Amino acid sequence: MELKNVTLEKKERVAVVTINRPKALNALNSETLKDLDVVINELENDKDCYVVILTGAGEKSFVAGADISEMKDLNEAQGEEFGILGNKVFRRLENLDKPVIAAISGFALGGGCELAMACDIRIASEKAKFAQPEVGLGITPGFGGTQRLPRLVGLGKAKELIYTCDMIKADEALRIGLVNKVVPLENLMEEAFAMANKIAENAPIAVKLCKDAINRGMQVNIDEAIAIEAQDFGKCFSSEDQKEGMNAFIERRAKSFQNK
Ligand code: DAK
Repeated sequence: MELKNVTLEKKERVAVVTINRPKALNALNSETLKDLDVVINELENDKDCYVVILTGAGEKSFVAGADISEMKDLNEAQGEEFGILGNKVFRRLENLDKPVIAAISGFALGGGCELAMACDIRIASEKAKFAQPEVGLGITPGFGGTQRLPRLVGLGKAKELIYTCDMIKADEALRIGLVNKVVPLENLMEEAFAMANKIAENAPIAVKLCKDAINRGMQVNIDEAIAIEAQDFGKCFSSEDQKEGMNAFIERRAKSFQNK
């Protein structure tokens, strides 16, 4: 399928997905969500890609939210359909079998902030701005904001941000734990690649299983979570990369992981 609003590039082990609708500050319309769904299919099947960077075209905006002009005339059924599509795509991204780093240049508002939160790690430029402005538009956050924001920044801060629609700058986002790192705008992609390449040096199956254990473990009690970790730990021992990593250590040589 031809992509209209999303591009996919690959640089060795790292794939870069760019939301490319700069005329609407990369707002998410259903066409863009469908493109993202297609790109996720491709990434799922790409055994040579170990890490994904998700970004927005241009310097002004990562994603300025769900597309308000498309949403404004939706009826109840269409609103539900739009929500189901968005949530499906966001969950697929969150559960993708490789880490996703959001590289956030500018606005990450509403669905844009929610998209960043569905990623594993967020790197923001000093110019980035974050908000959940939905209640000011007469709606609730619909792509997981009421659920992922409190999990990331705690209940009180999430409620404050969601009820007030306050827009916060990158330094505040870093302080409250919404982003992992803040860097100068001109270094954003370089920093994202540096982190992606560092992750890609490690055993991809082990990284994938860590993502699985963390994501699933955070949703259940500690006893179930430890059982999930034990299962994922066990799975490593059926991989060639576990043998390679440990043999390389014993033999004092460089390791060479094959994603097997
Ligand atoms: N949707 C559509 N177009 C947008 C947009 C958006 N979210 N944000 C910006 N644009 C468009 C503007 O309309 C403008 O288009 P033209 O007039 O040039 O054709 C162009 O991008 C440039 O924007 P501005 O002229 O406004 O640029 P400024 O620098 O003056 O302002 C801004 C930048 C980001 C502060 C401003 O554009 C802004 O406030 N944008 C809206 C931000 C916002 O409220 N985003 C949250 C959207 S609500 C659900 C699923 C999802 C959601 C809810 C429910 N269900 C489960 C059903 C999610 C909701 C949201 O994300």
